[in-house]
Amino acid sequence: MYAAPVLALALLQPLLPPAHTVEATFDRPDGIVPATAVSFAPDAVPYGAGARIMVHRAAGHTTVSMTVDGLTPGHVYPVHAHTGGCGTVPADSGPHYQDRRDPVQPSTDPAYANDRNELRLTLHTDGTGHATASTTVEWEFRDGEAGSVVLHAGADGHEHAPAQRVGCVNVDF
Ligand SMILES: [Cu+2]
Repeated sequence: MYAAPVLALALLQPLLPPAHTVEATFDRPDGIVPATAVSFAPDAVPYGAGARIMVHRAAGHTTVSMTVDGLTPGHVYPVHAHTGGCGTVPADSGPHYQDRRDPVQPSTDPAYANDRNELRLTLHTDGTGHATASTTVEWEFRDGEAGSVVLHAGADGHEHAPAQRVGCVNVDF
């Protein structure tokens, strides 16, 4: 007699919006247990600062929202989805994830390196080090090809060049 409700639930499951949340505290990158969120520059991303990232995928588009607490007050952090997971050194997170992948990497061609083809956010922290930002792109991530969200130093936008990677959060997009 319990089969019917269970079956109904199973049928409903695929209709629920596929969303997930990562909540993590920034920690050192060389801990014995790899941290979900790491800081490479504790002056910009203090150990113990918090990040919450919500990923919501819907038919043909993806919304990513990010909230941080405990970062440097009054600071700007360009943020991107990168291909790799966070590692012990900043370069481990690899290049930017691109919907249409630039055959020339590192990608500097504005036809590929732009905010429609990459997932970009800008965090502007308030006087307490809190910030929130959200963006929607008109595509869904390919499974297993994006592994992290990387926080960069400096207000100089999202260009690839040498913008220092100050923090990284593992996100299974
Ligand atoms: Cu980046």
